[in-house]
Amino acid sequence: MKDTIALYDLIKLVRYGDILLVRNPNILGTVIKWFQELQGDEAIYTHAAIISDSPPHIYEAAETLKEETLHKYIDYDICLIRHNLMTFDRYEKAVINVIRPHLGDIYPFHRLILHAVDNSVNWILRKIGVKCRLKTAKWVSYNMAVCSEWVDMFYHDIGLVDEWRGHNPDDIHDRALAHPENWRIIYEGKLI
Ligand SMILES: [Ca+2]
Ligand SMILES: [Ca+2]
Repeated sequence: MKDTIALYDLIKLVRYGDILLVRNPNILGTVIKWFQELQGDEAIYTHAAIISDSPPHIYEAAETLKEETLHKYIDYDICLIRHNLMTFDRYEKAVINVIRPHLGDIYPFHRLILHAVDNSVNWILRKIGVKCRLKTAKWVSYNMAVCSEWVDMFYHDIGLVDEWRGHNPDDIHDRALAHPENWRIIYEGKLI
């Protein structure tokens, strides 16, 4: 049976700077999941956010980059990921450099299309045995980012992630699984 956690308990568990991944079952989430899975592995999560230093608040890029609360994700499948080297100083620096100047920025929906084109073309390239990959989402950024790119821009600013462009929510999940020396999965299951 799937693990569940009450909001009250999750609030006690989270820490500033933690990454929250969310499985969004709506149409946009289903489409994002489908495109992510063209990379060849299962993609459970379709949205990403950062836990603030005053939980239940989070920072996320939805319609705009904004502050929200965890209440929004009651009844959703979530995954909470922590970097072993996150400190309050690092968290505060990234909030000042990456979050605060961009609060209210409009979500660049056109970049979702770039991600979708990349994943589709790369699926075909893989099928026909071509090794090179299209990375338009990586190089055409215009300094705008989708939800998971914001999260990795946050971590990039404090030196904990090398690159943020082109990263989708499942990349963040895959990375945590592949690098337990850096990342810890604190909780995975349903928020109730
Ligand atoms: Ca995956
Ligand atoms: Ca993947």
